[in-house]
Amino acid sequence: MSYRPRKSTHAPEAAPDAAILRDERKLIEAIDRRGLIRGGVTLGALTLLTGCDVTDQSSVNGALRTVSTWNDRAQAALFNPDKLAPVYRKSDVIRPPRFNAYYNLEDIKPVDPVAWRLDFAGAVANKTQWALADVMALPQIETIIRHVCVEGWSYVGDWSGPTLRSVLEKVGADLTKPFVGFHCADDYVTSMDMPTALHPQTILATHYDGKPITDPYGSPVRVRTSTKLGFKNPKWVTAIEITDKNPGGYWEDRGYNWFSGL
Ligand SMILES: Nc1nc2c(c(=O)[nH]1)N[C@H]1C(S)=C(S)[C@@H](COP(=O)(O)O)O[C@H]1N2
Ligand SMILES: [Mo]
Repeated sequence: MSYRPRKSTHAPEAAPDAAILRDERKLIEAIDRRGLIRGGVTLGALTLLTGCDVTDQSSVNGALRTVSTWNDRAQAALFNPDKLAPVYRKSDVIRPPRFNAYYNLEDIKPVDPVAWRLDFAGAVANKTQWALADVMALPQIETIIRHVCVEGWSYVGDWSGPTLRSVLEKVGADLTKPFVGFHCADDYVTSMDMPTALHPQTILATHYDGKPITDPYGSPVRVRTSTKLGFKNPKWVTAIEITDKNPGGYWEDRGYNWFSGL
């Protein structure tokens, strides 16, 4: 069984197949309790999470076990009582990073760093567009952290850029709002809670291993959080929105746990 989510046409909230799911009550309750799948466990949601077609009893049982095991491991790896993610050594850093997106490598759409602009939307006092020079004008921090993808792989990367907090403060964002949404040049969207956006290890990364980020890793600007799973780290960011309403996201709307982190 592969962990790779497929570009599935299944509706994430497809009606549960009661007959198949009935015998798996224990596993389903364990997954449900931890809120892994929004809106309940369905065959469609399981197919998306596991990358397997779940149509019969044994494939359903296998898929549920995969999800449950991943959830336990991910939570153990991410759990940290003081809410600072572990940092790593330079010698742990891989070059280049490991690519992932909701499409294949040959379909990436590069963004021209000179023409790149960042828009601000929602509860923000100054909505003037930013260019790359505005991002570079802020104090830069470096963070060597582990990227954990929901597919079951991880790597240590060395990212630098201004903290997202410093960006939000600069534009006069209302930091009492609950949600921060991100829009990307490839139409990917994701969002996070305000405490994560203001976390000292959440940055608007412009550099990897001391050099400007290259493609396909989100040139020129991508978000790096250290306390969230990989899919909460948008690449090629083109707009940041401060809002009262949870903006959801590409994977979030397809059944992944919205919080997915600390
Ligand atoms: N714009 C955009 N950002 C994205 C994605 C994407 O498809 N498009 N995929 C996410 C997922 S699932 C992962 S694991 C990471 C991969 O980042 P990397 O290629 O730098 O390792 O990017 C995240 N951010
Ligand atoms: Mo991912």
